[in-house]
Amino acid sequence: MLRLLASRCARGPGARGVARPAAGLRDRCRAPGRRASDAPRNLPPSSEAVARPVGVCSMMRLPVQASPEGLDAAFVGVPLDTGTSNRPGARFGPRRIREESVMLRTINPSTGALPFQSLMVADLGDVNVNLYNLQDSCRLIHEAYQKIVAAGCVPLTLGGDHTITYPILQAMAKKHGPVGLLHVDAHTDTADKALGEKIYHGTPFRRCVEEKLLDCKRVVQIGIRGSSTTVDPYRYSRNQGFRVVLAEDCWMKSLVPLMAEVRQQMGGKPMYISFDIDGLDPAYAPGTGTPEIAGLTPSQALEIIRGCQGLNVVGCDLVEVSPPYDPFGNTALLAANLLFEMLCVLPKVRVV
Ligand SMILES: [Mn+2]
Repeated sequence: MLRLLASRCARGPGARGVARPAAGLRDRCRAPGRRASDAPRNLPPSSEAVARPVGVCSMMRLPVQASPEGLDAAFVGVPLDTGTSNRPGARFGPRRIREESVMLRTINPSTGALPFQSLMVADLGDVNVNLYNLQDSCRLIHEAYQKIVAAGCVPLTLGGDHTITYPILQAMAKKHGPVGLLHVDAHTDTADKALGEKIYHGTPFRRCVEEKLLDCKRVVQIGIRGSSTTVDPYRYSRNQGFRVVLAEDCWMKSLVPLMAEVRQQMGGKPMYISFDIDGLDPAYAPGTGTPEIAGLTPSQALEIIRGCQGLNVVGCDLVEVSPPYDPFGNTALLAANLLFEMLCVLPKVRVV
């Protein structure tokens, strides 16, 4: 049975039973650049041919492979939660997101994006983190991501708590120089330390500033809110030149105009998307480590990510999904969809 599914999930036009675009559509959807039009690409199996609960639990049931060689983009899990300050459980995020991703289909009719007709995509599995040592986990994540970006592969990360974005951005900046950052979150994650420790999920972006990994004039933080220990909790961010967009400035509004400004700010230079699921309201995303009331809506999340189409996105993450706090799986379902939307805005994705 495994072999049967493997063949149905296999890459290429010869894969029997896999719903592929009609020849005419495929011809119109040829990816630009190095790949020949008829070169085989991975394609998630359609539920018309392969029953949804069938298969190894990879992201979108894509093939799992160990090497990033030959990939344009890849889903990567980082199952770490020992940087979490409150509710634990984000170590289970990648698996739960993969599980819910069986609902995802291959085309984005809202935007016209055809990611799997444009890019070679796979699931690279998980980074083997050290649950008992955050410093060592950061080293392991940094090393893993250096290999991924060196291969020319754009990583789409399934977190994991927000600590992981620090070593990921180390790898990004090594390849691209300081990057712009679109950061959706309830919190700025720019604390200096807690309990005497400089590395946990509240500090990644201060560490990134200190190591000059960010192009601070192209950093935007959206969805920020919550009670604080000071009356001016966003001063550090603003002093670095970040644009801080509070959740209350997003309430009951379309974020399309905001994203037009963000696009101007990002320009054509490399930028990274870091999406903390707690940016959304806990009514939609209860399964997370540090929830705050009155957050963004899922449709605003779509406006934010779709607003990145055409930007030079070099990597993305979706972090802080803690499945034990959402037994129904809707937080992970939301995360899986947002990761698909991120895939759909990668630079080489054709839009029809
Ligand atoms: Mn965060």
